[in-house]
Order: sequence, then C-alpha cells, then structure tokens
Amino acid sequence: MTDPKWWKESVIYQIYPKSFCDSNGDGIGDIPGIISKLDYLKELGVDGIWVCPMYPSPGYDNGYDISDYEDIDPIFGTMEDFDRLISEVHARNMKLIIDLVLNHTSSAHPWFQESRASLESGKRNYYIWRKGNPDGSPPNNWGALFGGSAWTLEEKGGEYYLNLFSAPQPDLNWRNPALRQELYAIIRRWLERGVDGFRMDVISLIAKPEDFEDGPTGRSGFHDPRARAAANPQVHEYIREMRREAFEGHNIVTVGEASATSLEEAKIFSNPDGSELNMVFQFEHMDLDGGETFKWTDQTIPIPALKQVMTKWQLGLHNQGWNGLFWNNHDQPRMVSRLGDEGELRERSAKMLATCLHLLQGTPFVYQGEELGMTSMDFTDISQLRDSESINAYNRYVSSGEISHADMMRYISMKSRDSGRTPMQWNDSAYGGFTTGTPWMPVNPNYVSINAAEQENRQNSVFSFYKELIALRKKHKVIVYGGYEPYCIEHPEVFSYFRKSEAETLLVCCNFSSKAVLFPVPEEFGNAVQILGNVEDSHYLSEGILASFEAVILKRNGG
Ligand code: TEU
Ligand code: CA
Repeated sequence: MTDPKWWKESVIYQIYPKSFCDSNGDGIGDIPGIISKLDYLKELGVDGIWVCPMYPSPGYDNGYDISDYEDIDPIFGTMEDFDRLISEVHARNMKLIIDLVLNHTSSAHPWFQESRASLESGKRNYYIWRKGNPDGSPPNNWGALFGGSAWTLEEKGGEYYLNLFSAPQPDLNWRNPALRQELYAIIRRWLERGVDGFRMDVISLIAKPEDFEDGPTGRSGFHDPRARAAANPQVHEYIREMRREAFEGHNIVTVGEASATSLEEAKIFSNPDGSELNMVFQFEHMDLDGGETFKWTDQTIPIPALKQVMTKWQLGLHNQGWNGLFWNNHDQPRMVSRLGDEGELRERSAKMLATCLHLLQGTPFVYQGEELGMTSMDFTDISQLRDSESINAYNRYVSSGEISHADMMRYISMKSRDSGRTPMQWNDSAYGGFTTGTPWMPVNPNYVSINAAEQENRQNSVFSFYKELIALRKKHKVIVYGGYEPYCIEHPEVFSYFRKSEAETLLVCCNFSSKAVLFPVPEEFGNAVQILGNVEDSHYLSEGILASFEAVILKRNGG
C-alpha cells in the first residue's frame, strides 16, 4: 500500500521570517528578503516552503499572536509582496505553506476587544470566560506555557479568560459554531489567494475539556493542561468539519502541530482516509531531555530512548498516518548542538543527523540554517534574549534564587527557543549578511566560518550533503514508501534501520557517538553498495567499524 501523494515525496523548508533575510536594513527579515533567496532554496532542491506567521501582530510571541488573520504585518511587507511571493514560489515549481494559528488570537484582535468589552457582547463567546472561585482565585490550577496562570482576570465583568500560552494570547472558543465559520471563511480566502497548504499551530489543543478540572502540579506550581486539552475527542469533530468546509476540493497539504499528542490520537489526525489532516508533527523525541516536564536543566537526550521513540512513531504511523519529520524548528535549540558536535566534527555530525532523519518514513522538514549545520547560541546575558518564554523563566527562577544566573544562562543556551532563532548566516560580512542594519536579535558570532556562501559551492559541505539527500529521495522511492524495520535496536549508540520495498532494501547506520564503534554488518549486506556516507573512506562494510558520527546508507545487492 503506497498511496502516492506529492506531499509524501516532498522535502519542505521552514522559514522563520523575522530571522531569514532582511531586505531594507531595519534589522527584521521580510518578504522581499525571502523572495531574494528562493533561488538558493531551489538550488538546495526543496519542494516547498513553510513560512511562520506574517500576519499583523503585536509580536508578543513573534507572530503567534495574530491581530488580523487577513493581512500582512508591515514589518514583513505588504499583501502585494505576499502575492509576489506566491507567484515567485510557484514560478520555481515549489509550494507555499503558511502558518495558521487557530487556537488563540492576540488580545489585540478586534474579536477579543469586542469580547472583553462586556458580558453581553456579541463576541463574548468567541473566547472562553469563566468566573473565579469564591475567594477570587482563578477557575483552576492550569498554567500558561510561557509562565503564570492560564487564566487572566478581566476587570470589566470580573471574569477570567483562558490563555494556554500567555495572557496576550487568549484561547478561542471552538464550541461556538459562529466562530468556527469565521475561521473556515478565512481559510477559504487564503486558498483563493493561492497558498498550497497550512501548518496548523497547536491544532491538537483547540477543543478544551468541559470540566476544567484541576490537575497535578509540576515545578512551576501549575498544572500543564496540554495533555488534557489534546485528549479531548471533540477536536476530531472540529477538524473534520474544517476539512469539509474549508479544505475539500483543494490539492493542498495540511500539517498539524500535534502538541502533547499520543500516537493513537496522531493516527486519527493523519488518518490516510483523508478525513482530517495529512500529517502531524509529534514532539516526543524533542521532550526526551526533560522539556515536557521542566526544560530548564542540562539534561540531554538519551540515544536509546530516542531510538525507541522514533521507532514507535515509524511503526505506529506506517500505513496508518504520516509523520512530519524534524530535528529543528523555531521552538527548538539546534540539534547539532544537542546531539552532535559543535567543534571539529560539526559538519560530520550535522550530516549524520540529516541522514538519520531523511531516511525515515515521513516528510522531512529542514529548518533554516540546518542545511549549514548552524549551532545553538551561547547566551551570557538576558539582554540578548527575545523570547518571552525564556525571559519569563529567567525572571522567575533567577530572582527567586532557585537557579543561579550562570546555570540559567547555560540552560537557556542549551534549551531555549532563542537558540534556534538567531538570524540566518548568509556570508562572512557584518551580521552574517542577514541585514545591513542592526539585527533584531544577536547573530551567532560563528557566522564568520559557518555561512551559506562558504558552503554553497563546496562539494563536501553540509549544504551539498543536504542536496544529495534530497535528490536521493527522488531517486529511491523506497525512502518515501518503503517499510521501516529497526536493526540492532538494543545498540546504545548506533541508530540503524532498514527501509524495505519489493524492489529495494536499504540499510541506514548512524553513529551518534563521538567515538568509533563496532557495528555488525547484516549478512545479506556483505556485498552491498554504499549510496551515501559522510566519511571519506568508510570502514564499515569492510570491517564493521563506524567512525565517530559516521552515517552510511547501503543498498542491498539484487534489490
Ligand atoms: O508551539 C506550541 C508548543 O506547544 C511548543 O512547541 C512550545 O512553543 C515549546 O514547547 C515551548 O518551548 C506553537 C508555536 O510553534 C510556537 O512558536 C508558539 O509560541 C505557540 O505555538 C503558541 O502559538
Ligand atoms: Ca526588513
């Protein structure tokens, strides 16, 4: 069962517009900047791009707080610029996926302004309002992801509104059919404009449980309500309705950000019958360093657990759903810093990580700079940070004396979203060629050696390796449609698996260790051919030795 689809055969490039390319020297990336780099993306070989939100926004959460769903924020350009982006992307035979944030709006959105104005407001039910407890405390002990309670008291009317992320991001009330219809109409208008799909922000959280019960609290003193919100079956009713009312009849791709979602739920979201979304981003592998419970530590990702989690999602969604594959995005520090090497073996480890991800089943996403092996940032001072999540956490834990300044800056460098948001490193001129002005956030000083200009035409660069990997996907359909079978799952350092179809069998071996290791060559691969690797002369086939951070892809002889 292969069920061919263009979005299964694609590789998508993620752009965080604020940090991609600034065309007018105001220090903020913009749409003309993106357009100027489309040839670079074409050269890389990607089939489409996903651009993070560019709607008008107060910018509390860098655009994930939308105040108008149907316009472009002036910091990024105009609607004409956006239309030009669509046609320039299409002219290069690529697809454009935009980000839709339908779980919440900005508190500056006119709907919320109207909703908060009075208890009788016609838009009151666009958001979720509840009375506090008799003692005046919030309705329950849920915490907001970026700190504090998930409930904010509105003086006027004396009720609390729900905000799962932060007070400036009030949650929409999906129980209200009028609200849902407004959202579907917005989607239809973007489709008319010509976009090719949507990445749907925290779509798993749109349906809230009716009871709003307290839950167990964590170190923050609050209950993290995401798993509860994600487990509400009504989410599927809403998504099915949205598909019927907004997506039907369009050859688009829909990618659900499935925050706090189980495998069983993900199967429903990405059901191959097409009744909901096309694929999901799951986060279990991202949370293995403690992120899900408390991210401000120096815990790292254990390789055996990583292999188990990836294998679970590979086997679990095979023929029953579809994985959006990623190591990096705008909410994550750089994977080469988390699991690879920032020093001498940076390039080799970046290529190993790429191999491991791109050969899995699913649609690979490349986050800007990943194709260069860009690293996380070493932040030393809070003034260098921009993300409310990190700033709020710093203020809370350092001022209370729970975590020292030095430790917190180290945790922030290792774990914060800002670590993945430093501007794209284009060349070795000032600010990495990102801007001619002053960048909105610091550029990683390693741009002098790590940059696109240095890598584009160098044959053994990370960039060239990504090109090869992306091309390989077009050549070997087994990468897209074949089955996944783990190999030596108990090995502590090597992540290895087969990809199998009737025509071809591949073996992928990725050494996540900084040391050389012995790793058995399967008998039927004795006379296999290596189709890609990241080490010049590999001793794997001949001696069963994988060098530090080595990755090899072998093709079994005779299919
Ligand atoms: O993220 C949702 C989410 O739950 C996490 O990825 C979260 O941001 C991260 O674990 C915190 O460290 C989405 C967007 O990708 C993110 O940028 C937004 O801030 C968030 O939703 C709210 O819209
Ligand atoms: Ca700009």
